[in-house]
Amino acid sequence: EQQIAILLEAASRFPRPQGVKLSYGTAGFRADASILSSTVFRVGILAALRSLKTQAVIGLMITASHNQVSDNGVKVADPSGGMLTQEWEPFADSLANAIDAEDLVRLIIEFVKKENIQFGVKSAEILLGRDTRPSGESLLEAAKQGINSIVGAVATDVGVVTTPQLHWMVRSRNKGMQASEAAYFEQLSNSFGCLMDLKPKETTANVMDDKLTVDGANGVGGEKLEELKNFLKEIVIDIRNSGKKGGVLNEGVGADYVQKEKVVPHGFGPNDVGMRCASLDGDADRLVYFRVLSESNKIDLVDGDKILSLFALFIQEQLSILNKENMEAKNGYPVRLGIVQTAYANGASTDYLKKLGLEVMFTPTGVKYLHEKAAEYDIGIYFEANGHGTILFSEHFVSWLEGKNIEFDKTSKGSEQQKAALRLLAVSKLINQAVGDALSGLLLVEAILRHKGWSIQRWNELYQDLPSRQLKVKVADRTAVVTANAETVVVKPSGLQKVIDAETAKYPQGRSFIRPSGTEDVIRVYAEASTQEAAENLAKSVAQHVD
Ligand code: 16G
Ligand code: ZN
Repeated sequence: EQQIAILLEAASRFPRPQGVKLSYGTAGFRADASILSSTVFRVGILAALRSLKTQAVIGLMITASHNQVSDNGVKVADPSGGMLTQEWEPFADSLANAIDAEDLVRLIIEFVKKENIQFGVKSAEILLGRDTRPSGESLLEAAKQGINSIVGAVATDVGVVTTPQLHWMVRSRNKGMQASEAAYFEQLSNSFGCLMDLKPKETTANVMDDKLTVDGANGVGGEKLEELKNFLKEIVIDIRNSGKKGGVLNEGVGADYVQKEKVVPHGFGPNDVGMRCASLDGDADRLVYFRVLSESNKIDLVDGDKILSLFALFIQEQLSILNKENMEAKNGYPVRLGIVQTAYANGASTDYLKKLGLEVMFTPTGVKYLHEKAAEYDIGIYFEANGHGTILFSEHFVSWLEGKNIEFDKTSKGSEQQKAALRLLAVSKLINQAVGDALSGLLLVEAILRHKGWSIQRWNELYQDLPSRQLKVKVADRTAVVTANAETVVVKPSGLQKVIDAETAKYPQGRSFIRPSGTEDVIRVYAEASTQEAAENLAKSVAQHVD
Protein backbone atom coordinates (compact mmCIF):
# COMPACT_ATOMS: atom_id res chain seq x y z
CA GLU A 1 0.00 0.00 0.00
CA GLN A 2 0.87 3.66 0.12
CA GLN A 3 2.65 3.44 3.50
CA ILE A 4 5.09 0.89 2.13
CA ALA A 5 5.91 3.02 -0.88
CA ILE A 6 6.61 6.05 1.34
CA LEU A 7 8.88 4.00 3.60
CA LEU A 8 10.80 2.46 0.72
CA GLU A 9 11.36 5.82 -0.89
CA ALA A 10 12.48 7.51 2.33
CA ALA A 11 14.69 4.62 3.44
CA SER A 12 16.54 4.59 0.14
CA ARG A 13 17.70 8.13 0.92
CA PHE A 14 19.45 6.83 4.06
CA PRO A 15 21.67 3.92 3.06
CA ARG A 16 23.37 2.09 5.86
CA PRO A 17 27.16 2.44 6.14
CA GLN A 18 29.05 -0.74 5.23
CA GLY A 19 30.70 -2.95 7.77
CA VAL A 20 29.41 -1.51 11.04
CA LYS A 21 27.25 -3.38 13.45
CA LEU A 22 25.30 -1.24 15.88
CA SER A 23 23.66 -2.21 19.11
CA TYR A 24 21.13 -0.34 21.24
CA GLY A 25 23.25 -0.44 24.38
CA THR A 26 22.69 0.99 27.81
CA ALA A 27 22.54 4.47 26.33
CA GLY A 28 20.96 3.90 22.93
CA PHE A 29 23.05 3.95 19.74
CA ARG A 30 26.36 5.75 19.85
CA ALA A 31 29.06 6.12 17.22
CA ASP A 32 31.06 8.60 15.20
CA ALA A 33 28.48 11.13 14.02
CA SER A 34 29.45 10.69 10.37
CA ILE A 35 27.97 7.18 10.19
CA LEU A 36 24.79 7.78 12.15
CA SER A 37 22.24 9.33 9.81
CA SER A 38 20.69 6.05 8.66
CA THR A 39 20.54 4.88 12.28
CA VAL A 40 18.85 8.03 13.47
CA PHE A 41 16.42 7.92 10.55
CA ARG A 42 15.49 4.37 11.54
CA VAL A 43 15.14 5.25 15.21
CA GLY A 44 12.74 7.98 14.04
CA ILE A 45 10.61 5.21 12.53
CA LEU A 46 10.87 3.18 15.71
CA ALA A 47 9.81 6.13 17.84
CA ALA A 48 6.79 6.72 15.61
CA LEU A 49 5.78 3.07 15.90
CA ARG A 50 6.26 3.20 19.66
CA SER A 51 3.99 6.23 19.82
CA LEU A 52 1.34 4.46 17.73
CA LYS A 53 1.61 1.37 19.91
CA THR A 54 1.40 3.20 23.24
CA GLN A 55 -0.98 5.92 22.01
CA ALA A 56 1.22 8.37 23.87
CA VAL A 57 3.90 10.96 23.25
CA ILE A 58 7.40 9.50 22.79
CA GLY A 59 10.78 11.25 23.00
CA LEU A 60 13.82 11.01 20.77
CA MET A 61 17.08 12.53 22.01
CA ILE A 62 20.17 13.08 19.92
CA THR A 63 23.24 13.10 22.15
CA ALA A 64 26.41 11.22 22.93
CA SER A 65 26.56 12.52 26.48
CA HIS A 66 30.16 12.65 27.76
CA ASN A 67 31.72 11.24 24.57
CA GLN A 68 33.96 13.40 22.42
CA VAL A 69 32.32 16.07 20.32
CA SER A 70 32.71 14.16 17.03
CA ASP A 71 30.55 11.32 18.33
CA ASN A 72 26.81 11.41 18.51
CA GLY A 73 24.00 9.10 19.44
CA VAL A 74 20.28 8.59 19.70
CA LYS A 75 17.95 7.22 22.32
CA VAL A 76 14.23 6.92 22.84
CA ALA A 77 12.15 7.97 25.85
CA ASP A 78 9.04 5.95 26.68
CA PRO A 79 5.68 7.52 27.69
CA SER A 80 6.64 7.59 31.41
CA GLY A 81 9.70 9.64 30.49
CA GLY A 82 11.93 6.64 31.27
CA MET A 83 14.09 4.67 28.89
CA LEU A 84 12.66 2.73 25.96
CA THR A 85 11.24 -0.59 27.16
CA GLN A 86 13.85 -3.34 26.98
CA GLU A 87 11.37 -5.47 25.03
CA TRP A 88 11.84 -3.23 22.02
CA GLU A 89 15.65 -3.14 22.09
CA PRO A 90 16.09 -6.21 19.86
CA PHE A 91 13.79 -4.55 17.31
CA ALA A 92 15.92 -1.39 17.52
CA ASP A 93 19.02 -3.50 16.84
CA SER A 94 17.53 -5.26 13.86
CA LEU A 95 16.23 -2.00 12.36
CA ALA A 96 19.61 -0.31 12.71
CA ASN A 97 21.36 -3.24 11.07
CA ALA A 98 18.89 -3.92 8.22
CA ILE A 99 20.99 -4.13 5.05
CA ASP A 100 18.83 -2.09 2.70
CA ALA A 101 15.45 -0.39 2.29
CA GLU A 102 13.66 -3.63 1.35
CA ASP A 103 15.06 -5.48 4.34
CA LEU A 104 14.09 -2.58 6.59
CA VAL A 105 10.50 -2.48 5.33
CA ARG A 106 10.17 -6.24 5.68
CA LEU A 107 11.28 -6.00 9.33
CA ILE A 108 8.84 -3.19 9.99
CA ILE A 109 5.88 -5.06 8.47
CA GLU A 110 6.73 -8.15 10.51
CA PHE A 111 7.04 -6.18 13.74
CA VAL A 112 3.87 -4.15 13.18
CA LYS A 113 1.98 -7.43 12.76
CA LYS A 114 3.54 -9.04 15.79
CA GLU A 115 2.89 -6.01 18.01
CA ASN A 116 -0.53 -5.45 16.46
CA ILE A 117 0.20 -1.77 15.83
CA GLN A 118 -2.78 0.07 14.34
CA PHE A 119 -2.22 2.68 11.67
CA GLY A 120 -4.47 5.63 11.08
CA VAL A 121 -6.53 5.12 14.25
CA LYS A 122 -4.85 7.83 16.21
CA SER A 123 -1.96 10.08 15.41
CA ALA A 124 1.49 9.68 16.89
CA GLU A 125 3.62 12.44 18.32
CA ILE A 126 7.36 12.44 18.96
CA LEU A 127 9.28 15.15 20.80
CA LEU A 128 12.72 15.64 19.29
CA GLY A 129 15.63 17.13 21.17
CA ARG A 130 19.38 17.39 20.74
CA ASP A 131 22.45 18.51 22.64
CA THR A 132 24.88 21.18 21.38
CA ARG A 133 26.90 18.90 19.09
CA PRO A 134 27.23 20.45 15.61
CA SER A 135 26.23 17.15 13.99
CA GLY A 136 22.95 17.24 15.90
CA GLU A 137 21.21 19.51 13.43
CA SER A 138 21.43 17.23 10.41
CA LEU A 139 20.82 14.13 12.52
CA LEU A 140 17.67 15.72 13.87
CA GLU A 141 16.58 16.23 10.28
CA ALA A 142 17.18 12.51 9.61
CA ALA A 143 15.02 11.64 12.64
CA LYS A 144 12.25 13.90 11.31
CA GLN A 145 12.30 12.16 7.97
CA GLY A 146 12.07 8.80 9.69
CA ILE A 147 9.07 9.98 11.68
CA ASN A 148 7.42 11.56 8.65
CA SER A 149 7.68 8.29 6.74
CA ILE A 150 5.12 6.78 9.12
CA VAL A 151 1.66 7.96 8.14
CA GLY A 152 -0.03 9.87 10.97
CA ALA A 153 3.17 10.57 12.92
CA VAL A 154 4.09 14.12 13.83
CA ALA A 155 7.52 15.34 14.93
CA THR A 156 7.74 18.25 17.36
CA ASP A 157 11.21 19.76 17.49
CA VAL A 158 11.97 21.13 20.97
CA GLY A 159 15.44 22.21 19.90
CA VAL A 160 18.59 22.14 22.01
CA VAL A 161 17.77 20.70 25.45
CA THR A 162 19.41 18.57 28.13
CA THR A 163 18.57 14.87 28.02
CA PRO A 164 16.62 15.09 31.31
CA GLN A 165 14.65 18.07 30.01
CA LEU A 166 13.44 16.03 27.07
CA HIS A 167 12.51 13.09 29.30
CA TRP A 168 10.71 15.49 31.64
CA MET A 169 8.77 17.01 28.75
CA VAL A 170 7.64 13.60 27.50
CA ARG A 171 6.48 12.65 30.98
CA SER A 172 4.67 15.94 31.52
CA ARG A 173 2.93 15.80 28.15
CA ASN A 174 1.62 12.34 28.89
CA LYS A 175 0.31 13.50 32.24
CA GLY A 176 -1.52 16.31 30.53
CA MET A 177 0.67 18.95 32.14
CA GLN A 178 2.59 21.94 30.80
CA ALA A 179 5.67 20.63 29.06
CA SER A 180 7.50 23.76 27.93
CA GLU A 181 11.00 24.70 28.99
CA ALA A 182 9.54 27.62 30.91
CA ALA A 183 7.35 25.19 32.87
CA TYR A 184 10.40 23.08 33.64
CA PHE A 185 12.35 26.07 34.95
CA GLU A 186 9.34 27.18 36.95
CA GLN A 187 8.82 23.81 38.58
CA LEU A 188 12.47 23.55 39.57
CA SER A 189 12.78 27.08 40.89
CA ASN A 190 9.45 26.99 42.76
CA SER A 191 10.21 23.76 44.55
CA PHE A 192 13.73 24.97 45.36
CA GLY A 193 12.14 28.14 46.76
CA CYS A 194 9.80 25.99 48.88
CA LEU A 195 12.73 24.13 50.41
CA MET A 196 14.44 27.46 51.14
CA ASP A 197 11.32 28.77 52.89
CA LEU A 198 11.16 25.61 55.00
CA LYS A 199 14.75 25.80 56.22
CA PRO A 200 15.11 25.54 60.00
CA LYS A 201 15.49 29.06 61.39
CA GLU A 202 18.46 28.22 63.58
CA THR A 203 20.65 27.14 60.65
CA THR A 204 23.66 29.39 60.71
CA ALA A 205 23.74 30.60 57.15
CA ASN A 206 27.39 31.55 57.34
CA VAL A 207 28.64 28.01 57.88
CA MET A 208 28.51 27.51 54.15
CA ASP A 209 29.40 29.57 51.16
CA ASP A 210 26.43 30.92 49.21
CA LYS A 211 28.35 30.61 46.02
CA LEU A 212 28.55 27.54 43.84
CA THR A 213 30.92 27.33 40.88
CA VAL A 214 29.79 25.05 38.06
CA ASP A 215 31.71 23.38 35.22
CA GLY A 216 29.21 23.14 32.35
CA ALA A 217 31.33 20.70 30.25
CA ASN A 218 31.08 23.22 27.37
CA GLY A 219 27.71 21.71 26.67
CA VAL A 220 23.99 22.25 26.94
CA GLY A 221 23.87 22.04 30.74
CA GLY A 222 25.83 25.23 31.30
CA GLU A 223 23.63 27.07 28.80
CA LYS A 224 20.44 25.97 30.51
CA LEU A 225 21.76 26.69 33.97
CA GLU A 226 22.47 30.27 32.85
CA GLU A 227 18.76 30.58 32.12
CA LEU A 228 17.54 28.71 35.19
CA LYS A 229 19.71 30.95 37.37
CA ASN A 230 17.48 33.91 36.61
CA PHE A 231 14.58 32.19 38.34
CA LEU A 232 16.50 31.41 41.54
CA LYS A 233 16.85 33.33 44.76
CA GLU A 234 19.26 32.75 47.66
CA ILE A 235 21.90 31.16 45.50
CA VAL A 236 24.83 32.56 43.55
CA ILE A 237 26.01 30.42 40.68
CA ASP A 238 29.16 31.12 38.71
CA ILE A 239 29.14 29.09 35.50
CA ARG A 240 32.37 28.21 33.69
CA ASN A 241 32.85 26.11 30.57
CA SER A 242 29.44 27.15 29.34
CA GLY A 243 30.59 26.56 25.77
CA LYS A 244 30.29 30.19 24.84
CA LYS A 245 33.98 30.98 25.02
CA GLY A 246 35.00 28.44 22.43
CA GLY A 247 35.88 25.54 24.71
CA VAL A 248 35.35 22.08 23.24
CA LEU A 249 32.55 19.86 24.56
CA ASN A 250 33.83 17.32 27.12
CA GLU A 251 37.49 18.10 26.38
CA GLY A 252 39.24 18.23 29.74
CA VAL A 253 35.94 19.26 31.29
CA GLY A 254 32.71 17.71 32.53
CA ALA A 255 31.51 15.25 35.15
CA ASP A 256 32.92 12.17 33.43
CA TYR A 257 36.39 13.69 33.19
CA VAL A 258 36.37 14.98 36.75
CA GLN A 259 35.08 11.71 38.19
CA LYS A 260 37.44 9.45 36.28
CA GLU A 261 40.61 11.56 36.40
CA LYS A 262 40.02 13.11 39.83
CA VAL A 263 41.57 16.41 38.73
CA VAL A 264 40.18 19.92 38.22
CA PRO A 265 38.52 20.60 34.86
CA HIS A 266 39.89 23.32 32.55
CA GLY A 267 38.99 26.76 33.76
CA PHE A 268 39.56 25.89 37.42
CA GLY A 269 42.78 26.43 39.32
CA PRO A 270 44.65 27.72 42.36
CA ASN A 271 42.23 30.62 42.83
CA ASP A 272 39.44 28.17 43.51
CA VAL A 273 41.03 26.28 46.37
CA GLY A 274 38.49 25.21 48.96
CA MET A 275 35.45 26.32 46.98
CA ARG A 276 32.30 24.27 46.43
CA CYS A 277 32.25 23.27 42.77
CA ALA A 278 30.03 21.04 40.65
CA SER A 279 30.50 19.49 37.25
CA LEU A 280 27.84 18.47 34.71
CA ASP A 281 28.33 16.08 31.81
CA GLY A 282 27.73 16.84 28.12
CA ASP A 283 23.96 16.33 28.20
CA ALA A 284 23.50 17.25 31.88
CA ASP A 285 22.20 13.96 33.20
CA ARG A 286 25.22 13.45 35.45
CA LEU A 287 26.41 15.53 38.36
CA VAL A 288 29.43 15.38 40.64
CA TYR A 289 30.76 17.89 43.15
CA PHE A 290 34.37 18.62 43.99
CA ARG A 291 36.55 20.79 46.14
CA VAL A 292 39.82 22.13 44.74
CA LEU A 293 42.83 21.19 46.85
CA SER A 294 45.92 23.35 47.14
CA GLU A 295 48.08 20.60 45.73
CA SER A 296 48.35 21.11 41.95
CA ASN A 297 45.15 20.16 40.11
CA LYS A 298 44.01 17.68 42.74
CA ILE A 299 40.46 17.60 44.04
CA ASP A 300 38.34 16.07 46.72
CA LEU A 301 35.76 14.30 44.60
CA VAL A 302 32.22 14.22 45.95
CA ASP A 303 30.69 11.65 43.63
CA GLY A 304 27.28 10.14 42.95
CA ASP A 305 27.57 7.88 45.99
CA LYS A 306 27.95 10.88 48.24
CA ILE A 307 25.13 12.76 46.58
CA LEU A 308 23.02 9.66 47.17
CA SER A 309 24.09 9.55 50.82
CA LEU A 310 23.21 13.21 51.35
CA PHE A 311 19.78 12.69 49.77
CA ALA A 312 19.16 9.50 51.75
CA LEU A 313 20.08 11.18 55.01
CA PHE A 314 17.77 14.13 54.36
CA ILE A 315 14.82 12.00 53.26
CA GLN A 316 15.26 9.67 56.21
CA GLU A 317 15.27 12.64 58.60
CA GLN A 318 12.09 14.05 57.12
CA LEU A 319 10.40 10.66 57.26
CA SER A 320 11.30 10.20 60.90
CA ILE A 321 9.80 13.61 61.75
CA LEU A 322 6.63 12.60 59.94
CA ASN A 323 6.55 9.15 61.50
CA LYS A 324 6.69 10.53 65.00
CA GLU A 325 3.31 12.05 64.44
CA ASN A 326 2.08 8.93 62.67
CA MET A 327 2.96 6.69 65.57
CA GLU A 328 1.21 8.95 68.02
CA ALA A 329 -1.87 9.01 65.85
CA LYS A 330 -1.65 5.24 65.33
CA ASN A 331 -2.38 5.63 61.65
CA GLY A 332 1.19 5.43 60.42
CA TYR A 333 1.98 4.84 56.81
CA PRO A 334 4.77 2.29 56.57
CA VAL A 335 6.85 4.22 54.08
CA ARG A 336 9.21 1.99 52.15
CA LEU A 337 12.45 3.82 51.48
CA GLY A 338 14.87 1.96 49.21
CA ILE A 339 18.39 2.71 48.03
CA VAL A 340 19.69 1.34 44.75
CA GLN A 341 23.37 1.18 43.81
CA THR A 342 25.62 -0.70 41.39
CA ALA A 343 28.80 -2.65 42.07
CA TYR A 344 30.73 0.55 41.30
CA ALA A 345 29.39 2.19 44.45
CA ASN A 346 32.24 2.77 46.83
CA GLY A 347 32.11 0.15 49.60
CA ALA A 348 32.33 2.89 52.21
CA SER A 349 29.10 4.43 50.90
CA THR A 350 27.25 1.14 51.14
CA ASP A 351 28.49 0.64 54.70
CA TYR A 352 27.40 4.16 55.60
CA LEU A 353 23.91 3.68 54.17
CA LYS A 354 23.47 0.34 55.89
CA LYS A 355 24.56 1.87 59.17
CA LEU A 356 21.76 4.39 58.76
CA GLY A 357 19.50 1.35 58.77
CA LEU A 358 18.54 1.71 55.12
CA GLU A 359 17.67 -1.05 52.68
CA VAL A 360 20.36 -1.11 49.95
CA MET A 361 19.80 -3.03 46.71
CA PHE A 362 22.16 -3.66 43.79
CA THR A 363 21.48 -3.84 40.06
CA PRO A 364 23.66 -4.11 36.96
CA THR A 365 25.13 -0.89 35.52
CA GLY A 366 22.76 1.22 33.39
CA VAL A 367 20.04 3.62 34.34
CA LYS A 368 17.21 1.40 33.15
CA TYR A 369 18.05 -1.27 35.75
CA LEU A 370 18.49 1.12 38.66
CA HIS A 371 15.37 3.08 37.79
CA GLU A 372 13.21 -0.03 37.55
CA LYS A 373 14.35 -1.22 40.98
CA ALA A 374 13.90 2.19 42.63
CA ALA A 375 10.35 2.35 41.29
CA GLU A 376 9.40 -0.56 43.56
CA TYR A 377 9.51 1.67 46.65
CA ASP A 378 7.43 4.55 48.04
CA ILE A 379 10.65 6.51 47.84
CA GLY A 380 13.46 4.94 45.82
CA ILE A 381 16.81 6.68 45.60
CA TYR A 382 19.28 5.49 43.00
CA PHE A 383 22.67 6.73 41.94
CA GLU A 384 25.62 5.49 40.00
CA ALA A 385 29.03 6.55 41.33
CA ASN A 386 29.45 8.48 38.05
CA GLY A 387 26.74 10.93 39.12
CA HIS A 388 23.64 9.67 37.35
CA GLY A 389 20.68 9.25 39.63
CA THR A 390 17.45 10.58 41.02
CA ILE A 391 14.76 9.98 43.64
CA LEU A 392 11.50 8.31 42.64
CA PHE A 393 8.29 8.91 44.59
CA SER A 394 5.37 6.55 44.10
CA GLU A 395 2.16 8.28 43.08
CA HIS A 396 0.40 6.60 45.96
CA PHE A 397 2.84 8.07 48.46
CA VAL A 398 2.67 11.55 46.94
CA SER A 399 -1.12 11.61 47.19
CA TRP A 400 -0.92 10.34 50.76
CA LEU A 401 1.49 13.22 51.52
CA GLU A 402 -0.85 15.71 49.89
CA GLY A 403 -3.75 14.41 51.96
CA LYS A 404 -1.62 14.59 55.06
CA ASN A 405 -0.79 18.19 54.32
CA ILE A 406 -4.46 19.12 54.06
CA GLU A 407 -5.04 17.37 57.38
CA PHE A 408 -2.18 19.30 59.00
CA ASP A 409 -3.71 22.53 57.75
CA LYS A 410 -6.71 21.78 59.96
CA THR A 411 -5.04 20.21 62.98
CA SER A 412 -1.46 21.38 63.31
CA LYS A 413 -0.68 24.07 60.81
CA GLY A 414 2.97 25.03 60.79
CA SER A 415 4.01 22.01 62.89
CA GLU A 416 7.32 20.23 62.35
CA GLN A 417 5.35 17.34 60.87
CA GLN A 418 3.69 19.55 58.32
CA LYS A 419 7.02 21.07 57.39
CA ALA A 420 8.49 17.61 56.86
CA ALA A 421 5.55 16.68 54.63
CA LEU A 422 5.92 19.89 52.65
CA ARG A 423 9.66 19.34 52.23
CA LEU A 424 9.10 15.84 50.89
CA LEU A 425 6.47 17.16 48.49
CA ALA A 426 8.88 19.86 47.32
CA VAL A 427 11.61 17.27 46.77
CA SER A 428 9.21 15.17 44.69
CA LYS A 429 8.67 18.17 42.42
CA LEU A 430 12.25 19.39 42.35
CA ILE A 431 13.89 16.09 41.52
CA ASN A 432 13.29 14.77 38.02
CA GLN A 433 10.93 11.76 38.18
CA ALA A 434 11.77 10.64 34.67
CA VAL A 435 15.55 10.28 34.75
CA GLY A 436 18.67 11.56 36.53
CA ASP A 437 18.98 15.30 36.01
CA ALA A 438 22.12 17.27 36.91
CA LEU A 439 20.24 20.59 37.16
CA SER A 440 17.54 19.39 39.52
CA GLY A 441 20.05 17.26 41.45
CA LEU A 442 22.27 20.29 41.89
CA LEU A 443 19.41 22.35 43.28
CA LEU A 444 18.49 19.60 45.73
CA VAL A 445 22.09 19.32 46.95
CA GLU A 446 22.22 23.10 47.38
CA ALA A 447 18.91 23.11 49.23
CA ILE A 448 19.99 20.35 51.63
CA LEU A 449 23.37 21.95 52.34
CA ARG A 450 21.57 25.19 53.18
CA HIS A 451 19.03 23.31 55.29
CA LYS A 452 21.84 21.77 57.30
CA GLY A 453 24.21 24.71 57.15
CA TRP A 454 26.89 22.37 55.82
CA SER A 455 29.99 23.20 53.83
CA ILE A 456 31.12 20.83 51.09
CA GLN A 457 33.83 19.67 53.44
CA ARG A 458 31.32 18.70 56.12
CA TRP A 459 29.32 16.84 53.51
CA ASN A 460 32.41 15.07 52.22
CA GLU A 461 33.14 13.85 55.74
CA LEU A 462 29.96 11.73 55.90
CA TYR A 463 32.33 8.84 55.23
CA GLN A 464 35.72 8.37 53.67
CA ASP A 465 35.90 6.67 50.28
CA LEU A 466 37.88 3.46 50.08
CA PRO A 467 40.73 3.82 47.57
CA SER A 468 39.70 2.35 44.22
CA ARG A 469 41.03 1.79 40.75
CA GLN A 470 39.38 1.18 37.39
CA LEU A 471 41.10 -0.36 34.38
CA LYS A 472 39.90 -1.46 30.99
CA VAL A 473 41.15 -4.38 28.98
CA LYS A 474 40.71 -4.44 25.21
CA VAL A 475 39.37 -7.81 24.12
CA ALA A 476 38.36 -9.37 20.83
CA ASP A 477 34.93 -10.34 22.07
CA ARG A 478 33.55 -8.74 25.19
CA THR A 479 30.46 -10.94 25.12
CA ALA A 480 32.71 -13.83 26.19
CA VAL A 481 32.41 -12.47 29.73
CA VAL A 482 29.05 -13.13 31.35
CA THR A 483 28.23 -11.92 34.86
CA ALA A 484 25.54 -12.49 37.47
CA ASN A 485 24.42 -11.04 40.81
CA ALA A 486 24.43 -7.43 39.64
CA GLU A 487 27.77 -7.93 37.86
CA THR A 488 29.59 -9.01 41.00
CA VAL A 489 30.19 -12.60 39.88
CA VAL A 490 31.69 -13.91 36.63
CA VAL A 491 29.81 -16.92 35.32
CA LYS A 492 31.76 -17.22 32.06
CA PRO A 493 34.56 -17.98 31.32
CA SER A 494 34.30 -20.64 33.98
CA GLY A 495 37.01 -20.61 36.60
CA LEU A 496 37.73 -16.89 36.26
CA GLN A 497 35.72 -15.94 39.35
CA LYS A 498 37.79 -18.34 41.48
CA VAL A 499 40.93 -16.57 40.33
CA ILE A 500 39.45 -13.14 41.10
CA ASP A 501 38.41 -14.35 44.55
CA ALA A 502 41.91 -15.63 45.24
CA GLU A 503 43.48 -12.30 44.22
CA THR A 504 40.97 -10.29 46.22
CA ALA A 505 41.54 -12.35 49.37
CA LYS A 506 45.14 -11.10 49.46
CA TYR A 507 44.05 -7.54 50.28
CA PRO A 508 42.44 -6.15 53.42
CA GLN A 509 39.03 -4.67 52.54
CA GLY A 510 39.63 -5.95 49.01
CA ARG A 511 36.79 -6.09 46.53
CA SER A 512 37.03 -6.55 42.80
CA PHE A 513 34.78 -7.36 39.85
CA ILE A 514 34.88 -7.34 36.08
CA ARG A 515 32.13 -6.69 33.53
CA PRO A 516 31.84 -6.19 29.80
CA SER A 517 31.28 -2.51 28.95
CA GLY A 518 27.95 -1.66 27.40
CA THR A 519 29.41 1.21 25.40
CA GLU A 520 32.93 0.15 24.32
CA ASP A 521 34.69 -3.01 23.20
CA VAL A 522 36.39 -3.55 26.52
CA ILE A 523 36.17 -5.48 29.74
CA ARG A 524 36.16 -3.16 32.74
CA VAL A 525 38.00 -4.02 35.93
CA TYR A 526 37.17 -2.45 39.28
CA ALA A 527 39.16 -2.89 42.48
CA GLU A 528 38.89 -1.44 45.93
CA ALA A 529 41.17 -1.93 48.93
CA SER A 530 42.37 -0.25 52.09
CA THR A 531 45.20 1.66 50.37
CA GLN A 532 45.55 3.21 46.92
CA GLU A 533 48.56 1.04 46.18
CA ALA A 534 46.68 -2.10 47.11
CA ALA A 535 43.72 -1.10 44.95
CA GLU A 536 46.07 -0.50 41.98
CA ASN A 537 47.78 -3.84 42.47
CA LEU A 538 44.54 -5.74 42.83
CA ALA A 539 43.14 -4.13 39.67
CA LYS A 540 46.30 -4.93 37.76
CA SER A 541 46.45 -8.56 38.77
CA VAL A 542 42.79 -9.12 38.00
CA ALA A 543 43.24 -7.42 34.62
CA GLN A 544 46.07 -9.80 33.79
CA HIS A 545 43.74 -12.76 34.18
CA VAL A 546 41.20 -11.17 31.84
CA ASP A 547 43.69 -10.84 29.02
C1 16G B 1 25.80 4.48 29.93
C2 16G B 1 24.73 4.46 30.97
C3 16G B 1 25.30 4.74 32.33
C4 16G B 1 26.41 3.75 32.62
C5 16G B 1 27.42 3.73 31.51
C6 16G B 1 28.38 2.59 31.70
C7 16G B 1 22.43 5.21 30.72
C8 16G B 1 21.54 6.34 30.35
N1 16G B 1 23.72 5.48 30.68
O1 16G B 1 26.37 5.74 29.81
O2 16G B 1 24.29 4.60 33.26
O3 16G B 1 27.06 4.08 33.81
O4 16G B 1 26.77 3.52 30.28
O5 16G B 1 29.20 2.48 30.59
O6 16G B 1 21.99 4.14 31.05
P1 16G B 1 29.99 1.17 30.32
O7 16G B 1 29.00 0.05 30.14
O8 16G B 1 30.80 1.43 29.11
O9 16G B 1 30.86 0.92 31.51
ZN1 ZN C 1 25.04 12.05 30.06
